[in-house]
Order: sequence, then structure tokens, then C-alpha cells
Amino acid sequence: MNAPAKNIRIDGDRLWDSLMEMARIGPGVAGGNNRQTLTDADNEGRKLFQAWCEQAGMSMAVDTMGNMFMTRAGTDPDADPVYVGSHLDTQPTGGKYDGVLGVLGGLELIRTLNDLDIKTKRPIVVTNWTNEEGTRFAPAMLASGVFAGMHDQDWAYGRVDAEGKAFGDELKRIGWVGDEPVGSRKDRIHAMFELHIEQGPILEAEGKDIGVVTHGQGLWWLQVTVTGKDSHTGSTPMPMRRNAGLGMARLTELVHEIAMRHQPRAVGAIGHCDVYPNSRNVIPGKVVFTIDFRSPDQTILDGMKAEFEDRAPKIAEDLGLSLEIEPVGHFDPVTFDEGCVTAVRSAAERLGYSHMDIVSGAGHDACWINRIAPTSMIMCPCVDGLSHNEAEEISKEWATAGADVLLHAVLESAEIVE
Ligand code: HGY
Ligand code: MN
Ligand code: MN
Repeated sequence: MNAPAKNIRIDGDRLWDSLMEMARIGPGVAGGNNRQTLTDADNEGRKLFQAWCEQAGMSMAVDTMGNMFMTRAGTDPDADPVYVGSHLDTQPTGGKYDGVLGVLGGLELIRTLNDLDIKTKRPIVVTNWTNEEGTRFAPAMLASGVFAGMHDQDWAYGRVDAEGKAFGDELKRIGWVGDEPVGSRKDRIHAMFELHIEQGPILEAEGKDIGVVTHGQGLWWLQVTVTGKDSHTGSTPMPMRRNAGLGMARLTELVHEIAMRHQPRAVGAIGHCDVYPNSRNVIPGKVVFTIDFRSPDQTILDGMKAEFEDRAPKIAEDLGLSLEIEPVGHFDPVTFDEGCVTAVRSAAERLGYSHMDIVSGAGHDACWINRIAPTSMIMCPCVDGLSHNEAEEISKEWATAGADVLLHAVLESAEIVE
């Protein structure tokens, strides 16, 4: 890839203004966002993004999973495009920058090229991937996974949320079922670069502006259903109880014990939990929860899953409970493309930004796209490493540095036309 001749920079104020305007859509209750996938707020955010891109002279394509592809033409229309982007959907108590920085950082890249009338040989596509978070419809990175051929679209359409609403019905309800068959463009991606906040404490602690993402952790999501018997919390003698809530507590301890034994290269927790009937004076007869195991090491990752599956039945049996374990999300540890990683690192160096190689703790759409095209990621720090919390915060300077590096890595890949 030829290094771009110009030491150009994005307009950090304009990027910041766009981030703040998008943050007004689907506001949370504590300064962050609740713009969950396929809600009316998601629809509103999509329409704002579409309007901004069309104002920047881009054309829109939407696929059958609702993935949005906004294209700035290149001088060679037959050249495989360079992709950027991330996701606009948020956690229910999400921050303003998780995913959004990557989408609007891509838009800012286009706006900057327009301002400077810079042409590229390759088209550049800014993408909004549907349902990256996986919080309303498991698993995470659902639509980029279907795009990459990791999931079947019919299976994805059938995923249901806590109210029993199906993904396909909700995508249709908000009017974002596109006419492009999902994945029909996947063999024509020259490279993809995803800008994202780190969502962890390393870059800030090390005083670095840029994370050059070389790898990503793998993940297992195991949905566990523990079944006992609803009964009176007052009149049921302790030995007669079949307490699914106690079962979940013991299994939570097991998850923690397994992950702690593999420090520092493993994490494990339970984030989602539904207790039934969830009444103050009823012993829970059923609990459904999801385990999130992650590691950058394939052997540790699969070993944690196997150990839990091996030890959990005895814990349930000793409490008179039945147990079901259903994998509902998985991807292996990721090694990003060496050429794309180098493009990111050299862009940071050229621009004079401090940087370090880093492994992504969180999953991203780039993890799936890396399976089908050369891909890497650029990370910026976030305050106290906090994310998936409405208090998520970054600085304008960090956002600007990340978008500058994105611009230069993409220009090297898309090739400036003099
Ligand atoms: O779960 C993840 O790592 C991502 O935030 N969806
Ligand atoms: Mn994200
Ligand atoms: Mn997230």
C-alpha cells in the first residue's frame, strides 16, 4: 500500500458535533444512550446517518439484514472498495461513543476528502452493521456474522427478544429490510478498518493516543436454564426447597472460579439474568442467565466452556435442579491482517500520535469481517476504561486522533489519485 502524500487531518470539531447530535437520539437516563437495535430510536439514528451521508454525496445500499453501506465513488468504479464503519445500536445503558465513533469517524473521513477535493482510486464505503451489541437479540455481531456467512439469515430472523418479538419482524417494522441479498458483496472488499473506543483501561493508563489492534479475544455465550420449583418462601422447609436462585448463585461462583484460574488471559461473568416468577415471597422455580467467557487463547477459551459444562450438572443435581446449557454466541480469537495492522501503525507514526499494539477485549464486527477480507482496527482510549455504561466518556482529542489515523490508513489502501 502506497503511503498518502498529504499530511491531512480531519475536522475534530465537526466530528464531535456529529457525535453529540447522534447522542440526542435514543437518550439514556444518565447522559448516555438507549438506542437498541431495531427500535424506533435505531430507525431515527439510521435516518440521520443516511441524511448526513447523502448530503456528503454518498449513495446508499441496504442489505436484507439492514446493514447500511454508504459509498463515496472512486475514480475506478470496478476497484474493490475500502470499508470503514461500525455500529449505531447501543446497549440499554450504553455510552455515546461505542460503535458510533467508528460510523461517524468514517463519515468525517468522507467529509474531509470532499472538503479537500481528494479523489481515491477505490470507492470508500461507510458501514452501519445491524445489531452489533446482541443485547436485544443474541448473539452479538449478528448481522456482520450473517454477512460473513457465519450465521444463516433465517436463523437470525428468528432470534427473539425478551418480549418474544422476532428480529425479522422488527427489521421489517422499522422499514430497513434492504433489497441487497446479505453477503452478496462480501467477495469484493479490498480492506476494512474499524475505529472503536477501547472499552478498557490500557491506552489511558499507558498514556497512548492510539491502539493498533493486532488481535481480538474469542467469546462463548452460554445461556443456562436452571429449573426447580416455585414454592412459598415462608412455609417451605429448607430441605424441601428446589431453589433455582441458589443454583444460579453457585453456578455464578463456578464461572468466576474458572475465569480467575486463567488470569490474566481470561474473563468470565454473567450479565443477563431472568428470575421466575421474580416475586418477593416465592422461591424461584426457574432462572435463565447468560455466561460470557472470553480469552485471546483458543485453548483457554474452549477449556473454560468445557469445564463449566463438565462441573455444572453436579451442582444442579445436588440442589435437586434440572439444567440446560445452550451456546447462543461464539467466535474464535482473532488475528487481524498484518498488512492492515501495519497501515494503522504507520499512519499513527506518520501523524505523530503515540501508539501501542493492543488486543481487543470486546468483540466487534471487524472480528467477523476479518474472516472474509483483510481487516484491522484502530482504538482510542476511554476515560477510566469504562464502557457499556452511560458514563462512558472520551475526549475530542482522542476521537480526532483516531479518525485521523483512520483517514490515513484508508487513504493508503484506497490510493489517492493526483
Ligand atoms: O460484547 C461485545 O464485546 C460487544 O460490545 N458487542
Ligand atoms: Mn461496539
Ligand atoms: Mn458494545
